[in-house]
Amino acid sequence: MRNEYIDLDHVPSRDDVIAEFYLEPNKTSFEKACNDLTGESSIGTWTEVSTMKARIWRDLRPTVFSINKKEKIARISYPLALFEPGNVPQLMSSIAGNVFGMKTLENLRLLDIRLPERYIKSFSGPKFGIPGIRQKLRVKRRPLLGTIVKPKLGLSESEHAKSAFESWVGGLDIVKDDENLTSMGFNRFEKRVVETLKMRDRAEEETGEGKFYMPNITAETSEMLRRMKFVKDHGCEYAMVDIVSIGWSGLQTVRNYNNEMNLILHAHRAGHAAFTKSNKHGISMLVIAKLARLIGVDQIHVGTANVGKMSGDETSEIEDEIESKFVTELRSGHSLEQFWYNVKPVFAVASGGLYPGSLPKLLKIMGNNVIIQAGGGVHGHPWGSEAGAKAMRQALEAYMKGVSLDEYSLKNEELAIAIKKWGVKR
Ligand code: RUB
Ligand code: CA
Repeated sequence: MRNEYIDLDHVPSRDDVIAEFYLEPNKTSFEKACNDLTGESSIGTWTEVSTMKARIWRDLRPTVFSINKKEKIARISYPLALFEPGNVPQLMSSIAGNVFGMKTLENLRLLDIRLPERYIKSFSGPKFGIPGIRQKLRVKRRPLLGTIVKPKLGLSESEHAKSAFESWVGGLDIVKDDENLTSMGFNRFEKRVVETLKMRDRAEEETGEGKFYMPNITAETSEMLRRMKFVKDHGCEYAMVDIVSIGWSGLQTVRNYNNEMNLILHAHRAGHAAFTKSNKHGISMLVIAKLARLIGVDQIHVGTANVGKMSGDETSEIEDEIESKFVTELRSGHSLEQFWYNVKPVFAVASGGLYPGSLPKLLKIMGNNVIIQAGGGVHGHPWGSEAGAKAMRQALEAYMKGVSLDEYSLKNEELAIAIKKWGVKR
């Protein structure tokens, strides 16, 4: 049996899954590295086996159909039959499994995947997405403003609720738990949810605006489902999960249960940089975001386009990918076209090192369909959380009115103090 997967004349079928890899061969030819990668991610192994059947080779063999040695890029089309519908763990164990540890590959990065319609239709997709969230939050056009209660751990339930209240009455739409706050001795999940929702109701009365709390339900899977029911029963509209920590199975289970719970699902991506940060090895955040949209989160952290504290300048491309119905090939470094059919658009969340002075630059890059989450940039305000929230809201008002922050701060003292402390990001 030929152990040759390369055919540069091959045209992938619309039903194929296509993967694009960056790969650096290790003391072997680029072709050999491509062959090893393709075999190990599908039907092969390091040597030919007597048990191989002609029909397997005929029906299930993937094809390396494009090679760019200069860029070190290869594109592989995989017959859809190699993948179980509705099962992201199995997809990743194939195209993002053993292959990262192969000796013949010095480095390997999964850059992008093209998902065919039949595969996409075997998943739920987002329940709300951008239109559903805007409808629920009754905010038609402008970006949404949120904060993360800080310090990220250590506050009691009532201190947490008080900080949330101040942020809401200061003008923010959303308050979220931090990624590592779940249920500890100093802050129990149930008590925090009940106390914070009481403060949410009070803030809504005082401001006349809709206010929303995103409790972090991250835990063992059956406990996450219990927490989803708890927040639902107590009148909360959101649930937040750390998608890397809970894994693809956990996320799919949460999404399936959400058909009953009807919560807006917020995807935090803590841990992603372990494999997305290197541009030579690992998995791109674009792939992670696509799979999160496929499974059905409603909003996801996509970075701050280098405006904030976290590295990563693929923010705009990821935002396009999660918002669009159809993404064309070869956009700013983007690689594979993708139709999203009826899969709802997902809200991009920008977070990390943001403060009032960084809003105009961020919004120029990300546009209005963005949820801005600032923790230190709100609770670090010299006059406290409520003033920090006011400064964020004033910065957004200035941007929406096309007025410079410096000018707007002349009549908005909380913004002026924030600019004095952190400046304006030019
Ligand atoms: C931000 C914060 C977020 C991370 C997430 O706090 O807590 O969890 O920034 O980063 P602060 P990303 O506003 O104080 O920096 O969104 O890149 O995953
Ligand atoms: Ca955080």
